[in-house]
Amino acid sequence: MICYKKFIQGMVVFASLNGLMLNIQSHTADAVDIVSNVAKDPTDIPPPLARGRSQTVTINLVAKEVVGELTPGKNFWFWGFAEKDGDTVGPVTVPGPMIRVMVGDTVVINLTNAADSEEPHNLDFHTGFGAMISDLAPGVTGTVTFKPKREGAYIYHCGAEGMPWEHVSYGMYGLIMVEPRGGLKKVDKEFYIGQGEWYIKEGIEDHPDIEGYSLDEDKALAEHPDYFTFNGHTDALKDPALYGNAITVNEGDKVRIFFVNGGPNLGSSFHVIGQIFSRFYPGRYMDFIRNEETPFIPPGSAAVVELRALTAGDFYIVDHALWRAPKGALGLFHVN
Ligand SMILES: [Cu+2]
Repeated sequence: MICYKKFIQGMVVFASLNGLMLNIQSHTADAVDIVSNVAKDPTDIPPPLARGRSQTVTINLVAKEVVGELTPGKNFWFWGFAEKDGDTVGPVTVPGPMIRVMVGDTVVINLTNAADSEEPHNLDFHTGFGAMISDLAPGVTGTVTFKPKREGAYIYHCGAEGMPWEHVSYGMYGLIMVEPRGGLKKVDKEFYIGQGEWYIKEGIEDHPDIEGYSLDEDKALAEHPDYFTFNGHTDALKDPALYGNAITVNEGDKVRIFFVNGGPNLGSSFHVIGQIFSRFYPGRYMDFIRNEETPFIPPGSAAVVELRALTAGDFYIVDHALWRAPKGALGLFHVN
């Protein structure tokens, strides 16, 4: 245990020195975008795959650092992913854009580290088969091409500087769904939820002129988070001004939720009050578990759950480690 801690501290010192050198090299890039928040719309999902044949799918992502609200009154220095369409770069969100592909597809991922970044960033897809892009300096684009062969919902994340714990703690993760041939069965509504916990301290090291918070590594080492979020803001799925009304279904609807847990440290006991997940898919689509009320989704993992909304009303979405709810792990599920 002591050895491990020393190893981690050693890595942090090494990487901090490394980061300092990189900062010196790239310190002309002082600007950082200040955004209202990085809340992810849970309905922002690629359309279902209505095809039986594999094809080439190209996704353009941008790694970008922004300052935005994490919880009312507190801005955080987020590092995250945005999707790029032509010359247009979408908003940075936590979780990052959901990617939807089929077994046998040729997946081409282009990742650009934004020119105004202070940090190097990279990509690690848990789909396997070498789906990684190594560290990119600000302004540089890297590409990886891979053929996912194993079905399932997987996390993708940044792990640059040999410190995935740091980059994931700042919000750099999302979900890639590898579907079976023909795609997933049709349902009435689909949603995308990403959980993460946040360890914060006042001040933004690389932007001392901007008021805000950044990662508290001591709290992260001790696993004592200040906040939890579903979709990048403590009120993202609760406040109607954000996406508090976005998860709305009709009684009887068959509902699918794509769930990713970025962590960095803590697993999610994911639960919708008053509902049972008729199917929980921790891995491939054939191997589901029936009638699970609280699936456990570890940090660094993604899963799919389905339910039939049998009772009308407004229900809480929670991490059933319930003291996380007042820290932000609370959303709303409306059944008309
Ligand atoms: Cu990164």
